[in-house]
Amino acid sequence: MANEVQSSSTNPNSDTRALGKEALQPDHVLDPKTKSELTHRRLTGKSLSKKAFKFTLSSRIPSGNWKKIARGELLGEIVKGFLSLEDSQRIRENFEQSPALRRRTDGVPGETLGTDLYKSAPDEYLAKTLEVKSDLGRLFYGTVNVPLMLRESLQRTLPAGIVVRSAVHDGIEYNAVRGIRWTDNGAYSLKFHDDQAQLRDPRQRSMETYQVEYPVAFNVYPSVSEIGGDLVVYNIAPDDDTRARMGLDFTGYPYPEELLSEFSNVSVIPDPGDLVILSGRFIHGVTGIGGQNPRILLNHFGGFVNPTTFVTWS
Ligand SMILES: O=C(O)CCC(=O)C(=O)O
Ligand SMILES: [Fe+2]
Repeated sequence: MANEVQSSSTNPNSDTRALGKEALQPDHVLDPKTKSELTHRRLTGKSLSKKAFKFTLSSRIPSGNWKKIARGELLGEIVKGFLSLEDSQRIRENFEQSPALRRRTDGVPGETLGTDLYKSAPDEYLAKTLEVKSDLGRLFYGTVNVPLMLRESLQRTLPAGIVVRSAVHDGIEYNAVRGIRWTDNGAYSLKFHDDQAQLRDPRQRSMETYQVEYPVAFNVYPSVSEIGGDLVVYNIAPDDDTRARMGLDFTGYPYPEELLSEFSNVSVIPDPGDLVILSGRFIHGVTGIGGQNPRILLNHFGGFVNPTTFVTWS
């Protein structure tokens, strides 16, 4: 199968879901405690067909498939060699030497250069956006401006009248990118999550990103670890009910790994310079990291806020 990466392990139970036949008995047969436990712990939501649960492959520039990804109709695309190795190396150096690199304090173990909209109130996010703007700009010093290159390549695939731009709040443009290194130190360097719940924070109701139904992650990897660092994605986009039951309404992080085994999954092991485009509502995480090289990610988020406007943020 050329030009696509399909699910690597398909659980034979994936079509029957967590509650197998024996669990689907009349209510009075299950003791109430077991019943409530099962209902409480179950993941429900949208799964893609086998045909759509895959990453298409393209070379150097994204194909027009990202529009399907942004409608939640296709899982993703891997763009090989989006950045040259030379540019990747320079961005890695700029990232590692930046005085603005900060350990996150929002409960997600990692270091960010830039801004994390996750759990931020609008004023706080915008103040931070202005504060880091010049350091973030310096991440691309001596190389290419990655968010600009990305935005232009997306724009080129669109008909006239549809625009790709930074999200704006109170006259301030959100940052289009952040540099990240994940530091969780268990089996996963970034635990399983979705990228949409975080946009539902009630404090962010007035922000453009609150309107986004299907966020897309555009992840560029200037450096990858020799061991681990696989991006693992499961074929389930949880619904609001699931998030509410798990108390993850406004974070979507972290989902318990043991609940995912009934869904099929696909793993992506990026090479340096690759761009991975992912429909971010599908639960995903990153495996633990080892070896000498850091795993550095340039993460851009984007989403349609109406049929003619695609906004980006970080
Ligand atoms: O590091 C990765 O490959 C995925 C990053 C991610 O899921 C996120 O930033 O939300
Ligand atoms: Fe994510």
